Amino acid sequence: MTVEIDTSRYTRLALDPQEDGVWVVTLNRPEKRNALDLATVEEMVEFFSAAPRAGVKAVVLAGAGDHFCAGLDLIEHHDADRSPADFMHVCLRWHEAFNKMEYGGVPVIAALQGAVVGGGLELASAAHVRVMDQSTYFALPEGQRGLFTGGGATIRVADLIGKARMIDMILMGRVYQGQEAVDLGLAQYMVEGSSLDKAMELARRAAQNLPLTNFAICSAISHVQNMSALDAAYAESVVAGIVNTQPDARARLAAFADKSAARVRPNS
Ligand code: 1HE
Repeated sequence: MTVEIDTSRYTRLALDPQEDGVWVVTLNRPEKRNALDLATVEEMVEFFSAAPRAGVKAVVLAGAGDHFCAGLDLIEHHDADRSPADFMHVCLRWHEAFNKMEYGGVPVIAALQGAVVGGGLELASAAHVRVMDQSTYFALPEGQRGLFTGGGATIRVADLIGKARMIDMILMGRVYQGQEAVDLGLAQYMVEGSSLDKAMELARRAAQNLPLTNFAICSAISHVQNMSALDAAYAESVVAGIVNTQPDARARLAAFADKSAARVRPNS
């Protein structure tokens, strides 16, 4: 079941596997502000389909240059002059990529700087953890461009900040940044320094968890949101049955029992 990821096949994404199983995946078209063309989306589908079976323990998703991602490649979209059916299929490829991220079971930590706008926000909102820095700002410019979201914002951005705030954001072109963005839930962390450094630290910490536990955290929680409470409780029980009896957990339970494991303490 194990698959290999051939890093040399990727041109839009720069893939940098670290020794501890953390992979840094960088959108690598800074000259286009990492706008998402079809080729980039296809590489994301390929990478995030393979990652759960390739021993990837956590992913740091970054953008090269001053901006994380400028969203849909508007020039490609303009030049292609797509039919409704064509663009529907484009959007379905975006959903394929972002669903593989969100439901794949591998923690994805997004390191955000500069613009996180339009489809760039849709991409970031499919990550499990978002880290912003002082330069990061969030917007949905679709309203002003004569467009609409097609990469899951109506689901994930509305989930993060609520329907009313999302409608206001896209209707008015409202920009969120700084502590307000954290308070709203657009990012879970804001740093003074580099969001990449903080994302690496968080990815390394997540990678210390057992892979099956991370699989449940980064897959089951999302799936459960789509279920009725009755089915969710059932699914949670089944997942817990598998995860909480995994042989690899026994050593951690034994360490707690013999008092050698760290205790949970308040932050100092
Ligand atoms: C692009 C794109 C793009 C830049 N598609 N090429 N997204 C937006 O409406 C955001 C559009 N972009 C911007 O507002 C700005 O470019 C940024 C704030 C991100 C960066 O500003 P700046 O001053 O650093 O760069 P720039 O001079 O505007 O752009 C530099 C180059 O990147 C330039 O190309 P060049 O060949 O003329 O040098 C730009 O054309 C190119 N570039 N952004 C294509 N988005 C599934 S539906 C999703 C719907 C959406 O995502 S709509 C939101 C689209």
